[in-house]
Amino acid sequence: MNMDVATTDEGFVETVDREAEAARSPFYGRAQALNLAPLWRVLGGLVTEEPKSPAVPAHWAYADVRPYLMEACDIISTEEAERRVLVFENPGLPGQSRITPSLFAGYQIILPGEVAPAHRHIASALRFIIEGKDAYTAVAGEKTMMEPGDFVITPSWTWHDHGNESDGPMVWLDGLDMHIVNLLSASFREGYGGKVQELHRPEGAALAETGCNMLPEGYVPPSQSSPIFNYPYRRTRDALDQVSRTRNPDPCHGHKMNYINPVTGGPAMPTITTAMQLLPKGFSSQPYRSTAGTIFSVVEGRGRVRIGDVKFDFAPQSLFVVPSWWPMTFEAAEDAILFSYSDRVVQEKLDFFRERRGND
Ligand code: GTQ
Repeated sequence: MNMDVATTDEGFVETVDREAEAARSPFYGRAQALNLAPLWRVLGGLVTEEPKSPAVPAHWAYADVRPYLMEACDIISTEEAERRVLVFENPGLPGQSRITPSLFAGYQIILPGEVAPAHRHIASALRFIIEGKDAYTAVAGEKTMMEPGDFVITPSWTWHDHGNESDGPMVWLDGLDMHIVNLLSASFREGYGGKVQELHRPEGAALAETGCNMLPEGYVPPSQSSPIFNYPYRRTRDALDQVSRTRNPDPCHGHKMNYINPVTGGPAMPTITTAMQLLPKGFSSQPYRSTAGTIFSVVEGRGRVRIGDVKFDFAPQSLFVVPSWWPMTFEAAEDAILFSYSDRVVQEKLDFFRERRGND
């Protein structure tokens, strides 16, 4: 037998008997004509022993990205673009608008006076505010003003438009689940038929009704998404501060708080897990890995993240991605605050999620 180590089209290595394969080749050709293919040539790559993400660790410093956002403003209006967004493409997944196989990340920039017109789609979105103030998003008939560090949700199939009423640019991180929607061929979208949607609830209504650990008697949730659609940074920051006084930091995560839907106690979004964590100054984490590829956006503080043997120094407004099953550690040179999102909630619902603490 003439055994060889070969790399198949799918990029995995296996032992192949070249002569036997050559003899089978006419069969493969005839089968292919009928759209039939032999599983034994691809099985190892289809059902891997461990997660093998095609994504790689990557980091973007805001000072590098911001000039491109400004240049985008010179070359296209929000009106023409519909959404003026620069997409973070994972270097392992070029040209696919993916930061991980399942998730989208982009920076949206909106200038004073501009409006991003109302539309709705099955894909859910999160906004995490990076720079600017006095810009709003309107979701399902209610407007909310946004500030840096705010976490804002656009639930599936809700009308949403964005506008900037300030005198400076507004930049936020868009996180969307459209790759999950598209995997299942379940996407719909439509325009509102008018630039801005009609508002029928006063600003702050959602937070007043559902954001104080109480729910109105007879409350019926409108969807599986949290009815709180803006989690203000002020409150989140305060919660982290308080918790850092009452609990010891987790050895892997520091002080990490997950955003929850107050109606269910579960994650704030049905398809995207979101969290904010405080790494105290001098904190050095234990290694951690999970099957949920995660995107981090730094709010405050400097430090270093190590992902496998790749190291990135992070600073405020840095963005980095940790792919599935890559071990990660943090070192915080200053008190650091990190927002993050992942597909963990989807994996948990499907019994896929796995995590491992420490070095094994
Ligand atoms: O603001 O509705 O980054 O529909 C990508 C698709 C933002 C949005 C994105 C979208 C939006």
